Amino acid sequence: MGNKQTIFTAEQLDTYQDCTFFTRKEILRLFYRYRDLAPQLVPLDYTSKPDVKLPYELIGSMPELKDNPFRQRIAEVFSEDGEGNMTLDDFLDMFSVMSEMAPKDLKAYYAFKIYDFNNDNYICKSDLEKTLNKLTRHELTPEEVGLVCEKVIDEADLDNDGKLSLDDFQHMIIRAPDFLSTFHIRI
Ligand SMILES: [Ca+2]
Ligand SMILES: [Ca+2]
Repeated sequence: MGNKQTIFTAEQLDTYQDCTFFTRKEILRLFYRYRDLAPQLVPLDYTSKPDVKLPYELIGSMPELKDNPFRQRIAEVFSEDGEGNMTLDDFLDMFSVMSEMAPKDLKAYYAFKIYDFNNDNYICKSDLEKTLNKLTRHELTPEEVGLVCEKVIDEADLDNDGKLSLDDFQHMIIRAPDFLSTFHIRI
């Protein structure tokens, strides 16, 4: 009421509210963040659903992501094109899942996808090595990484197939919440 904005229709804003953990105000604030990345590309009128995508280079340079060792994977997983180039919808989804309002199991679901570097729906030893190297910012020796990987798989691999399914991973998160630590953003 009295809040005149013509960027979105009322229906669009309702949909965004339903599909994210954000209020109208937060959605609009994030829209302006998105637009500020490339004002020449992003129109101020989204009522006719413009076909706009911002390149990964712009997304990954945002202060919320630029120091995150998983920024590229995060952008890839949330982008419809799988390459990190983001529509406004992709962008809102990403911020929503990474917000403090998102439940842990939803974060765990996306963390699993992010750590599954080769997108085969399992976290195998090499996925886990990459993950640990990034989580520890390459402070562990390869031997140490190898040992931690073995231990993690040993403890979390409930069906003994040598790799972690989403199910295995969700059990692991309960005991090792550090694996979700890079998935929090304050907006
Ligand atoms: Ca994998
Ligand atoms: Ca398993």
